[in-house]
Amino acid sequence: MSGENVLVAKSGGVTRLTLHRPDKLNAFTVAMHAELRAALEAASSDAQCRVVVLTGAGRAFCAGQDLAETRPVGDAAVPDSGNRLEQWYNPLVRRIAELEKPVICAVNGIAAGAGANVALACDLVFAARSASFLQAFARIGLVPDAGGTWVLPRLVGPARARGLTMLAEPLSAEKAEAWGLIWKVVDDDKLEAEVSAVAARLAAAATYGLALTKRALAQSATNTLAQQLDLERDLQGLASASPDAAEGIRAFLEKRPAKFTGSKA
Ligand code: LHQ
Repeated sequence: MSGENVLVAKSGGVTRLTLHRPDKLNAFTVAMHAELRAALEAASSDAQCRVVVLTGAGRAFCAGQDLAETRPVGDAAVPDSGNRLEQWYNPLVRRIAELEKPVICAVNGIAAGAGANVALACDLVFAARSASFLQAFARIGLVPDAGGTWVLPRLVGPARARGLTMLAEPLSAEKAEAWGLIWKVVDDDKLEAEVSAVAARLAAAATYGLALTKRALAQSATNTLAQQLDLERDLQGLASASPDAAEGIRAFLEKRPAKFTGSKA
């Protein structure tokens, strides 16, 4: 169900979540976090939902934490941000990473601070050509969060991760694609159609196999090759026991398109 801060639209196996505080560039408040959490939980348990699309309303994707909500009072320090991460951002990033369905991010405009890193937590990131990514934290004396210090060196390497976080300059969508930070840059007026087409394709895919693929890639970050080979053995055992794997192989041999249900068993 749509809320004031997160719009939810379900169609053809795709759940589209739109961050909706356009006047404040969709900056995160506790209320927006709560709605997004509920929407992701609902998408997770909805068997009809086979792919999630996350995007923003208006000219931005998301400007990160709403700084009016963390305003220091008088001469006091900033209210404890660690708690906010513990309660809201960290569970959000884990939820996206652990969701057993693909999550596409359609970065329709600037993605700044935690907004950039929530986008990068998604499985496939598409960005409008006019969009940009800004690790804004250094501008306000904070540390990159929402998984930024984990994902950036892995995606673009340590030298670029240091430049992005310490200089806090916007990175264009085109450079983000060239650097391997995101999957694809798309002309602004084509973003919605392209993301919808990819989402429709994934909504008809073997969802369980994709969930296991997501798990294998995530675990590769800390596994040795030997551990990863063992994991692939185990996950392939699970995938091949699913009806979709049987259908995929049957369809290939019968020279027809596969009809996947997305189910585990
Ligand atoms: C905003 C914001 C915003 C409130 C635009 N807050 N209003 C986690 C845990 C706990 C504590 C702290 O942080 C975190 C994680 C983080 O995300 S920290 C990083 C927070 N984000 C930023 O530092 C980015 C702040 N925003 C900007 O630098 C600019 O707005 C960017 C570069 C994103 C866009 O610039 P412009 O296109 O020039 O837009 P604008 O600045 O004019 O913004 C439009 C409106 O949105 C404006 O409101 P107003 O009422 O004056 O029209 C801004 O105040 C508001 N807004 N970001 N994060």
